[in-house]
Amino acid sequence: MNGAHALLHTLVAGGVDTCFMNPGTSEMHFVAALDGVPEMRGVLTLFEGVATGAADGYARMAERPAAVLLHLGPGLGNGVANLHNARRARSPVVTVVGDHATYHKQFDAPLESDIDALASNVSGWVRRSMKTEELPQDAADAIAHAYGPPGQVATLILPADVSWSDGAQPARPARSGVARPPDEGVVDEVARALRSGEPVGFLVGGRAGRAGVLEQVGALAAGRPAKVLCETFPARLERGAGRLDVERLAYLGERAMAQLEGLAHLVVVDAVSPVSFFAYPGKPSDLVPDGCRVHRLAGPADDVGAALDAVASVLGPGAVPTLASLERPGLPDGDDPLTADVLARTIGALLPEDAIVSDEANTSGLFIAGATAGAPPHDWLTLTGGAIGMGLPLATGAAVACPGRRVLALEADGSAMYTAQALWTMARESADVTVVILANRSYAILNMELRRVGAAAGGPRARSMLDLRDPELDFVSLAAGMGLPATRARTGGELADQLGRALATPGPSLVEAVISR
Ligand SMILES: Cc1ncc(C[n+]2csc(CCOP(=O)(O)OP(=O)(O)O)c2C)c(N)n1
Repeated sequence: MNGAHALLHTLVAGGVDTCFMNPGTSEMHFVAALDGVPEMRGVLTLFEGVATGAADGYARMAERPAAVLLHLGPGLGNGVANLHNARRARSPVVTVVGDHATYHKQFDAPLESDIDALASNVSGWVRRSMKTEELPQDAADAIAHAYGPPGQVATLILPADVSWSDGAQPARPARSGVARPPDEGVVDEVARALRSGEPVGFLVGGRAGRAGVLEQVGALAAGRPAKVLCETFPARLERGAGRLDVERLAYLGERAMAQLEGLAHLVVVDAVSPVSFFAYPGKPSDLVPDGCRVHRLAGPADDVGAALDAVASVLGPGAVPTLASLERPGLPDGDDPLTADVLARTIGALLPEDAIVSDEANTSGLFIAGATAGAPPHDWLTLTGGAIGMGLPLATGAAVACPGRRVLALEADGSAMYTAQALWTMARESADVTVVILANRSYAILNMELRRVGAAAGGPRARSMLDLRDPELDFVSLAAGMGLPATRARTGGELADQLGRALATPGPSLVEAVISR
């Protein structure tokens, strides 16, 4: 069989049976092979950033990689921002980038560029497949490396002639790595810190944001002068009633420092020691309080559950952690203007059980986490790498990974416009995604950052670069143009009605929530 067929068979055998794609001429044999390998689901996206973000959302929820098919350097380049977010989420992704045929590269045809350089920026593993017979093994290796641990983006560069030539046989899945066992020295250090009676903070991230593991951390903290914090932008946090309610470390350095103040020990569990998102004149980059000792209990390649178990067994039986109880806010009054607070309470009142929230709500979403802490159990996915334009693709991929679960995409208007094409893929795939656009008509956070970096007050020319009012974006029309039913809400009552209906209707729909400022 030809390389492309063997590649698809190998991917499917390795558990990679979904491919988000935006192909071109050099990938036509991969596309043609879809008919011969019906186990592979091809999902068309109209921009590469949608394909890469969807693969990230898929991986965070399915806990296995999807493939992404991209067209040479420019296609990969368009997908890089969301591969960056995927890398930060430690999501396993198998990226296949088509390239010119091996003998064609010397001619410097228009689409020729340095794909390897681009790929290395966001991938933990990159290989250029040079022979059709070796392509299936290269693909099996890509899958194994994507799984890690840690999960990572593995990129296979695929010349067109390697894909179209005959002589390949599917390869068997390669073995992925094994998580590292706990470091006994650090385990003892952490146990000593917890016994000392000094204030201890746990900072959890990565796999420690998952139900079960979080409660293990909660059990270590319970009954002691210890608190549990979560990294600012977790890849996947399982939260809501019956789970440990963890405070997320604030985005603003000053607030994060207040959360960490007074700690004698900070135990990081699959997270990095806290640093400020950006540098600000006169403010610290490292947010760890003076004199606080940082203990790295488990990193991304480590067995997080085993590390926590090891501390628990040194300490012996402890207290039972308090879990969040089911407690929702009431719906706001119907005539209330649609402020960020009214929006948060409405979402808190209506969030369905087992929902998956893709959170790119940004400033208008400030109160939503608080308003949903006691909602029925749900998953929360966030902007891990700070590259906006992730939320709608992420929601698409999560919905493809989890049929039967409702996805709620909380999406700020500015960020929505980076990858709005995701709406079309949602419609085409009948994905159960409810999109709420938080239309504050502004790059609001940058208005705040303008002041925080100490730039001049910001005259009308500067402020106009952060203003989205002229012309006003019409998300109802944009959504309709891509096949989604859509409505606009201007009051709390309108939002409650429209969101309630959208959440109860199969398939995707959009509500544009016009935020009162
Ligand atoms: C890929 C990328 N480009 C640019 C930025 C810089 N940036 C950060 S926030 C922001 C505007 C966000 O506006 P919006 O999504 O509407 O949220 P709001 O601040 O209004 O809450 C921009 C452009 C970024 N983070 N990532």
